[in-house]
Amino acid sequence: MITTHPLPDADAMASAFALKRLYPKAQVFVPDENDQSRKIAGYLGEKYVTTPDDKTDLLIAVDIGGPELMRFPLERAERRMLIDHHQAKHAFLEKFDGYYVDTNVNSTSEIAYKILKENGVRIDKRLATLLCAGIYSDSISLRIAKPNAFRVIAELTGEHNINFSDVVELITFGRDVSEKIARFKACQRARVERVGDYIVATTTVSSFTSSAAQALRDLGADISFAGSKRDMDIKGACKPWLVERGFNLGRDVMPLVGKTMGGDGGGHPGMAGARGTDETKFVPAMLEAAKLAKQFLESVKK
Ligand SMILES: [Mn+2]
Repeated sequence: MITTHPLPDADAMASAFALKRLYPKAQVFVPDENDQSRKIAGYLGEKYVTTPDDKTDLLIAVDIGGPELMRFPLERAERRMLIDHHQAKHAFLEKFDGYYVDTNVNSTSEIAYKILKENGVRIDKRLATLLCAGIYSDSISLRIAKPNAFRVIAELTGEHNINFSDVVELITFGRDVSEKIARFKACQRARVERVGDYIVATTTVSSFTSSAAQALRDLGADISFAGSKRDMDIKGACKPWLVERGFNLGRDVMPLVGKTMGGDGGGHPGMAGARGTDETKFVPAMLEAAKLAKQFLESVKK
């Protein structure tokens, strides 16, 4: 049995199905399936299971990272292997009979590719495309790609005559029409404020607050907020340069915004949210968000 982590990404799926070529009788176990896992299995014409077997003679865990993402009960496996590119703690590694962990590569797909190649396993065009997608996804669209990632992609795309757009397509998910309309409405209703050369944009939508905040940011706002009064939900997004300068939406902004509307907030530095219950405080909470954003931009403006 080969297991991925829950809600697998392209790298987990690519390395799992690549290793299945080495062990054709193996089953792939996906603990918590998602659109990505369904799309990839469909693309390969392969199947996976979503409940773990009662016992297996060999478990291969791929791209797991740590014990919290390990969903196959280890005691059900006679022998256990870990294949990963994440830094794992010693206590986790000790649970395995063997492991192949290389933290110098961007993806488990690169390790799986190496294993197949050294064992003389044939790689077909679809698996090759998927391995490229795994690398592309884990290297953040090649933005943090290391030389080996480029080497493997060059080999696979060259040998199999792969169109790179097919690689990108495997990890691309279209938005449904209601989300697209919410994004347009977010732009139509946006309030745009300038602080020096920087822009803060705020807007309201009835749903898709995260997507709306990202739409405003992608349109050029340095910091953006999208709120839904119906859901009493406000999301914030900002450009990466602000995070590098110490701005933290999840820590410094959204908890205060949530508190203003009688709730709470938190999240990541560059993408965070707040929820509340006091509808009369929705507008003050939106204004609070914009005020905090403008204050930070004032402090860093040239
Ligand atoms: Mn990975």
